[in-house]
Amino acid sequence: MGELATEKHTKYILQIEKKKDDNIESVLTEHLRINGAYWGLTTLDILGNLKAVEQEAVVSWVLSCQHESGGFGGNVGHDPHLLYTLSAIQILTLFNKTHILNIPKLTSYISALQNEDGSFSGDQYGEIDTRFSYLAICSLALLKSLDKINVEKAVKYIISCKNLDGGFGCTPGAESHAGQIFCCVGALAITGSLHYVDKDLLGWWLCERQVKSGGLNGRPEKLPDVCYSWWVLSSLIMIDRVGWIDKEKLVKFILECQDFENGGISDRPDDAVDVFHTYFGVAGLSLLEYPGLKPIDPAYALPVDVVNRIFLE
Ligand code: GRG
Ligand code: ZN
Repeated sequence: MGELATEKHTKYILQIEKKKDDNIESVLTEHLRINGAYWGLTTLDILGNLKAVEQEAVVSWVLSCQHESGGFGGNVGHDPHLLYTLSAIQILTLFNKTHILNIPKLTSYISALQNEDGSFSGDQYGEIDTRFSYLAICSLALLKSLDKINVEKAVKYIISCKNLDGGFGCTPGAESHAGQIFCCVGALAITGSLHYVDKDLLGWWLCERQVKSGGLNGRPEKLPDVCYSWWVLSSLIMIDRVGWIDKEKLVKFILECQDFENGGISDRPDDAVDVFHTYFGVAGLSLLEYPGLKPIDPAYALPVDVVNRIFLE
């Protein structure tokens, strides 16, 4: 097993930006560019290499993705959505630049997406999902504006998505899935509502996600995937049950998913790398206290020093 190829991964992330106009992958993911920027920049920060980025250019590009409604699109001229709005706020938070935002306009965009039952729509078209509850709550918390929504109702809606297995789904009655569990547990952690979680029951469901190879899957009978190192581990840490998985085997699985030649991490060994799995691999290793990495906060998905800068100031 090789070690974490920090320099290769740094180079891999820095070159994505340069190559962006001439490959099919970038055409297919153009609408997700701001999410990609958040994944890449947060990875660089955890690796200790955020300084290699031209901060001013990134900040002005992020601002140019803001729509007149106050929300952010995935790229310049794209429709706004909570998914891109949180990434924009996270990037500006990484660079300690949220003060340049028009906070009242941004927070009223987010709070207008809360529905009567406490749930959130992701955008003006109205689809409802607990992912959107997390996105709204995390965004507002980073802007210290949680008072702009009805937190009690938001929490009540999330609890209504809890299943008999202790997990959470995207809407009431929907199947438990590790990604949705991260969103629900994260939102409950941020709002100080973790007492609503059945920690032992959910802890068992989550630790059963570890398969023979050491990797984690997102629900029963599915293949392991590096991104669940984040969705599952962060949830286990938030409910204080991370000791229930074999950490060493998971570290080994993530390290086996590296491209040692060109950098980057894939979903499982020998697959093609991408920035999404590179972020979740490195962030997962950070949660596992892999040496040399900055610690990452399991609820805000930002480095702990960045989160402390906001809340301890
Ligand atoms: C700030 C980290 C961060 C996240 C923002 C959008 C969001 C909040 C969270 C998404 C949570 C989620 C639903 C993740 C799952 C992503 C994923 C790998 C889905 C694949 O689902 P399937 O059914 O795959 O295709 P499986 O693994 O079940 O076969
Ligand atoms: Zn994945």
